[in-house]
Amino acid sequence: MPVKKNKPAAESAETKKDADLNPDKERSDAQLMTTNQGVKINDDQNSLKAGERGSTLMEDFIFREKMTHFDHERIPERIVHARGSAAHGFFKLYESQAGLTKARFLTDTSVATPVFVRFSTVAGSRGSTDLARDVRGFAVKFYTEEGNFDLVGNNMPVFFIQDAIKFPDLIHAVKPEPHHEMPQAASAHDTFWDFISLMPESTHMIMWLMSDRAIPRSYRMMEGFGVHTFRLVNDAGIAHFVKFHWKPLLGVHSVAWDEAQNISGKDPDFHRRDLWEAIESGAYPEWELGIQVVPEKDEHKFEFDLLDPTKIIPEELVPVKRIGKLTLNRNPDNFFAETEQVAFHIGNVVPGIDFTNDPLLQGRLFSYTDTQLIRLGGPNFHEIPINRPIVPIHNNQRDGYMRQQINVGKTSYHPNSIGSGCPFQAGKLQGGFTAYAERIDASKVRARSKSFRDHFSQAKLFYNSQSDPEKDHMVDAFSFELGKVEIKEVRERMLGILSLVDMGLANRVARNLGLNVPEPERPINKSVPADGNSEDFEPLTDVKSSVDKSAALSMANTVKDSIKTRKIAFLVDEGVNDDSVVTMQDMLLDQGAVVELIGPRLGTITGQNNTIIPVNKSLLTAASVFYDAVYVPGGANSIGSLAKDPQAIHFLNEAFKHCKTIAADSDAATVLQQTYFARRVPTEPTTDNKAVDEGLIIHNDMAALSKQFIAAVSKHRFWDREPERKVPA
Ligand code: HDE
Repeated sequence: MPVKKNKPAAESAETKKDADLNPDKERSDAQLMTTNQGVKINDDQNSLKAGERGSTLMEDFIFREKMTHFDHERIPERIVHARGSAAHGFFKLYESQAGLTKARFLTDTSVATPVFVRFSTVAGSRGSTDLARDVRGFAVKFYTEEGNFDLVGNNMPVFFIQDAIKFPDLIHAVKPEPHHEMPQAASAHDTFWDFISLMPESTHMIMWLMSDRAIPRSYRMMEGFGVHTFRLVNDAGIAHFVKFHWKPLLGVHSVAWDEAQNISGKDPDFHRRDLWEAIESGAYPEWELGIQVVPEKDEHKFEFDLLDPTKIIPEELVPVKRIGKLTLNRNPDNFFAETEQVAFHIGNVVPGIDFTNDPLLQGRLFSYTDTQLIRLGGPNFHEIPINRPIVPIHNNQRDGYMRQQINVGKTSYHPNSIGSGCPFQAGKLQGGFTAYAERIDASKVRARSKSFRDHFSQAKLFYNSQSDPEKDHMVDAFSFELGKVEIKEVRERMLGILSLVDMGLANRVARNLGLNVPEPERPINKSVPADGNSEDFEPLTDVKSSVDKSAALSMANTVKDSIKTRKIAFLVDEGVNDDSVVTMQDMLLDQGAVVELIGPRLGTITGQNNTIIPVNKSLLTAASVFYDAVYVPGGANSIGSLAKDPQAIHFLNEAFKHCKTIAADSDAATVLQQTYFARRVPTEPTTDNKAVDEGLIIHNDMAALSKQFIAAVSKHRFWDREPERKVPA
């Protein structure tokens, strides 16, 4: 019996960006080796020497060229977001947004706009683990017909600081400590919490960072946010405020913290591999682009300032309208050329999209070009294939390191008559970018608006919106992170901050730290309206100004209707029930899941009906943390061996500990009896959703078993198992 392969890769249509990149690709198939000067190389094994045992000769240009290039292979890694993975794809609009913007890729539904998307962690260096507790970058480069638009966002909708001038401090605090360069890719250390405990404006973001959002199951299962409020400007010059969202079609899911730490050791490339494999298998990741739109006249109708990047607009106040879909369908050809050299910039906008005065956004407008100058070595990084737009570039900028373009003609200035005035400036009708004419009437001050003062309302909103298991995870996360902080005063100061969010949260963390919650030093600042009239602020009645709970903030409410791309392990051994293996596998593959058979060793096993079954992984290299669920098929010999195999039992214990679905044929329940959760294992076939533990399923009827299994896996995790999660797995 041949075991079915997972779904084949679907063909993907070539985008304009693919066509643009193709001429730059080098393929060595059936080619002779040459130097960089095109001279054919006769011997790449031996350097040129004065005699067989003599010294290497200076004239050996082949050796010198090869070694010199190698010596210069590295470039500085990104100061933040150094660790990342990327993919190509396209964006398709559902419906014209012409009422809001003149950006053509948001008005023309016939265009599939090519994109390159890079996901990243923030604090770790290039080789660090994917599973660090951290914010994830979600940067999208749209190669539009009007030039490049970069939406450089994160998987959390707010940020740590309100003013860009604090960014170097924040990053210095979170990066490994300067005296001994420890810890790598972790915020659980003194300097980070010292800074955070002195920066009440970080409180809302810290709630997100200590939530499970910081340990995603996959890049494909994360939301994305533009964070700042931007402007959309239509043809008539009318502007609306806008927040950008990416909503993953697979829902928002995370792993458990214990699992994250385990994965970090066993496969630090877990997210990179997951993204790569999903695209290779044809299971293309998809997100919908959402927008929250606020008319300019409503700018001051909220209890928070739209320009404050530590605030969200709750979806209950302004719903997210889904306007198009992003699909990632091609892996890069070369990591360095594409993923490493891609240069995003929040300042890359097209006509119809504009900035606001958010002081964090304004500072980013400077930083991104500046950082590419050092990272990519000069002002021509826009000519690197992955960065160049799909439309031609014409201007009077010239020269600089590594210039590729050969500008023809005598003039490189404007106005000119010798070049007939070319290139011409583009008028409005020709699509020339004109900045939104925002009226500014102000004194020059180094100050922060009173409307940015409330640092706790939305931190409370976030905490109050979480389900009980999510709150428990936050308590654990704070306890872990602060538990790693060595300076008691820092831990205490942080408890003081937490007490201003929720006394229950602060008390629980304090207990784990063996400390008491300190008395608040000062009253909490109340929110002040954005237009500055604090005394007589009355939220207007036509727009609700705040909410106490927001369903969108809890991952418990995410999409849980499919097992697409979920990885499912079958624990098998010689004499396994081959009918069970085949039937269950077919059912799962049909639903788009990925199945891997894990046996005692690599190679094949023979089923009870003499079927030869290939094994994908052995218990030596596989681990439960790589899978979303486990199935134990029956078969007397197989279950006999598994029940005696400590590695198989460990696999199941760990899967249980991480609240995953475990299913077994009725006769294989004997294997589950050897685990720490034996007393929760049902003694009779389970019925639809009526088991003691919905994620523990046994049945002797394959149709019923697979139905219950699929329903359970689509729920992702059974966190209500948590009190028993701390089994010694
Ligand atoms: Fe960034 N950020 N950032 N950032 N950021 C960079 O640019 C910066 C911020 C984000 O995959 C750097 O090319 C400042 C918010 C992503 O290549 C640098 C401030 C958000 C990426 C930089 C912020 C982001 C970066 C480093 C505060 C979410 C990775 C390398 C004012 C909305 C892009 C680079 C990629 C990268 C500066 C805050 C997202 C140094 C000064 C808020 C996804 O320019």
